[in-house]
Amino acid sequence: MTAITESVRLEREGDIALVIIDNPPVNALSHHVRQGILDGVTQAAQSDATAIVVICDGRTFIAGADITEFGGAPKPPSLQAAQDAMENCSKPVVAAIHGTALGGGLEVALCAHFRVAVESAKFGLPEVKLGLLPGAGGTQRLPRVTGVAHALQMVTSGDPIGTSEALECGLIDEVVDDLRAGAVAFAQKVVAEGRALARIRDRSEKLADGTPELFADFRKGIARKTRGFLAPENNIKCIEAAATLEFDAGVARERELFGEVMASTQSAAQRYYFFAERAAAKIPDVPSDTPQLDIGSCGILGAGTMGGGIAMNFANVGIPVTIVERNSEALDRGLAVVRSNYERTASRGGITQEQVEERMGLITGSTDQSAFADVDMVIEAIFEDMDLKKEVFAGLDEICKPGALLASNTSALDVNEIASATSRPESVIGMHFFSPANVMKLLEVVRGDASSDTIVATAMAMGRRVNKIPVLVGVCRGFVGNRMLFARRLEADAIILEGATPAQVDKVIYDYGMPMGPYAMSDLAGLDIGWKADTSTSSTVREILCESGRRGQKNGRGYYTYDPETRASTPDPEVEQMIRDFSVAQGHEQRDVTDQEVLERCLYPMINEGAKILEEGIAIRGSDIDVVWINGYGWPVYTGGPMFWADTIGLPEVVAKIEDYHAKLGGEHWELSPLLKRLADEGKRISEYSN
Ligand code: 3H9
Repeated sequence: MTAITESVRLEREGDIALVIIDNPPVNALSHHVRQGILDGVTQAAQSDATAIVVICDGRTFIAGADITEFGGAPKPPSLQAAQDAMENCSKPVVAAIHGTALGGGLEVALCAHFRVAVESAKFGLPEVKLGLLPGAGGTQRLPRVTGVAHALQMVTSGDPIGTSEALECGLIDEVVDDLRAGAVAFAQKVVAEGRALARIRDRSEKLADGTPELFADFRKGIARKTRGFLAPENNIKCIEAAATLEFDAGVARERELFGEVMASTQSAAQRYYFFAERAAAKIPDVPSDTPQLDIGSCGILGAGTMGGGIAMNFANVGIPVTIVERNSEALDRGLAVVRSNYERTASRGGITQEQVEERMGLITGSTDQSAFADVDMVIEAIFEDMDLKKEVFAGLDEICKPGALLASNTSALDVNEIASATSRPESVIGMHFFSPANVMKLLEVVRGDASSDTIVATAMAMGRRVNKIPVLVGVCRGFVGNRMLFARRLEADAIILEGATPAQVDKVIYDYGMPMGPYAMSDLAGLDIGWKADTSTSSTVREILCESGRRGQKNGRGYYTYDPETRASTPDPEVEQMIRDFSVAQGHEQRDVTDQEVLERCLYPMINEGAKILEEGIAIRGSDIDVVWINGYGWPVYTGGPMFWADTIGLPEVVAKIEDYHAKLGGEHWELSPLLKRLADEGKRISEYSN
């Protein structure tokens, strides 16, 4: 064994040399890894070894460039120097892959003459998710192996493929059982057979499908999903270069397009988000080795839209679920919706018909809460009524076994008060899923004053197990997400009384990058949620609309009118007139409100509220707030979320605007957060703030 650098060593197995990378946690391509590959391969080539295997210790093959090195001055050697050493080596070089060969990792593997992998390995170019593109020749080599259509799919989705697909498209040469022994045996076979050392860069036979029509169709196909993002288009341009230029010219074009995205605010935001999501999993006072409950079953109270969606998350990962409803009609209705959701996924090829049956088989319905007697956790998903929730939790306290986790899916209510209805507040916690619960990634885990560390750790772990992104928050009205949403709504409702229309507000928010604006969202949710005809007093625009029979999308009339066939929305002049009449009667002067003002007045109160949330310790970190908004409400990840966006604008400017609006408009939501002011004065960033 010879140490080459701190993370790379050289070993021998008979006449095969092994260049072994050991750079935990994910063998990222730090400068000493690049140096190690360069020197290791060079030394092995000069030795009497007949072939070279590049292989990794630990849990994975190289998972990409070291993202923490981005943004600083580049450290030598370049990745290309290490890749050239492999690709131009006169002896066969075999990449031995386990875990995830991602980004720069796969780009290194593509410079080997051969690739073998264990069955469980995955291969991908996820750079687009960091607002980047594979900048080490990956966009030029991948289509030469997989064909253009396949490569386009991989670089624009960023999603990895498994071994069977990789074998089929030629990305790997062989699947081996034991990585090291299998790779060595493969290398010996290559030597014995005297196989030619094929360099991917010299191949072009797979590029033939790269026609202009293919690119045009592909762009059209992903346009909706990639709206607002810069990186997907640059990735496509790179693959176009591969299909139309010589290899070296293609690499030069790739470098140019990589430079563009690397310098963009979008990529800085997306790289920030990568670490923000991982930071959210860490709770400073609940260490990762905190004992957790062993959860083997889950009860859900309520088979409505939320309850059914939550149940699907558990069934999807093989956890048996018991759903309880008041009566069998409501239960049957809820279960039928779950089934039809699964059937729809199956009809689109997302899961097989057997999986539909398997998952439905894990869901048991009952109208008797005593069915919860043996479950390890229960999630209450009934409507938002404190008295009812307290009654329910008192009942669960009687029925559930000692130690069971008792969660409420409340979206705004006081978890401490709910917990007080039980004799075991330490077992009670909020688990706030976002609608549709089977789709949205966010889970707000709401820690009550008494929630035990075990319950907190278990709720966070369960969130991850059901494929959500859990964020720990504290108790306040609306927690992090909805509390900030309320602030936006207050101001949006004020602007439409001054002359902006709901359609203008929605368009500004949509153009900023959110999936929809506040009024389209209201129409979708239903205008009459929480509205009662007998207590309605025509005192808000929403009340007036509800009183005139407008219920939102469900009856085709809300802030917009909806085409009964296509569900397409059109701004409604009648609604605009109703709003004008109402605001004139209230004494509001009408004026043209600019789009910039709409944007600032909708989003700056959210930043201010976010800062207050941090000040009160409701969120642990500024970045946690961004994780909430990106995953719960579709805030565009390419701006980094509300806190990172505020830093991008510059906190002093944001503070000045908030003070300005407060002076003009008044209102508690415009009262400047002292924390925001302090950070602005000290030149600090709110996205980096941590309690
Ligand atoms: C690239 O390659 C550009 C190229 O084209 C070259 C151009 C010239 N760097 O996710 P986990 C840390 S761009 C630095 O919890 P898992 C991570 O922060 C890169 N650090 O584990 C965490 O740290 P901590 C393309 C990294 O098992 C720890 O490792 N590659 C990197 O759930 C464990 O991570 C990617 O985008 C990195 N590249 O998942 C792959 N990756 O423990 C990004 C991870 O302190 N990585 N860390 O919180 C992943 O997708 C997942 O980490 C992976 C493992 C699937 C590998």
